[in-house]
Amino acid sequence: MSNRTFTMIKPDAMSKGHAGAILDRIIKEGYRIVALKQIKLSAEKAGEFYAVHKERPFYGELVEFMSSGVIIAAILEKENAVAAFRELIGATNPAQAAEGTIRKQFAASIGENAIHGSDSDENAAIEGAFFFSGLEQF
Ligand code: 3AN
Repeated sequence: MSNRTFTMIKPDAMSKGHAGAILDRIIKEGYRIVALKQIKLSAEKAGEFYAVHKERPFYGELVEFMSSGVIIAAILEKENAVAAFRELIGATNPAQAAEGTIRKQFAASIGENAIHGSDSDENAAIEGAFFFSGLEQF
């Protein structure tokens, strides 16, 4: 079990002005910010990040959406971070997300679902390293 996870506040939540509220919630839930940046992914970079979903029918739509606007990427630290953060953000489909989760509050649809959270310790490390060098992690 690792104490770090990786997150992105996605273009839908950014353009609706939810970034501040989402970061506030994350901090209030006890996560320490290890690294954080605002960035816009190219379609190529978004495709690389989501390469595991390449064969899924929604891949093209996902890449287009994730490169459509600015995002915030961050590495977060808390005990049992990956599982705890998945619980905080809620189900992929906001219609199925539990009350009190970030996706229930801020996500519009399964495609535009406000926030990403790593699904394993291994992926958290890979995804964090995709966005941040060692010098950017504190
Ligand atoms: P999660 O983000 O909850 O780990 P994944 O890994 O299954 O969910 O999917 C990655 C991303 O792909 C989701 N966050 C969502 O933006 C998009 N996605 C997943 N399923 C669908 C779908 N059926 N239609 C459109 N986009 C989807």
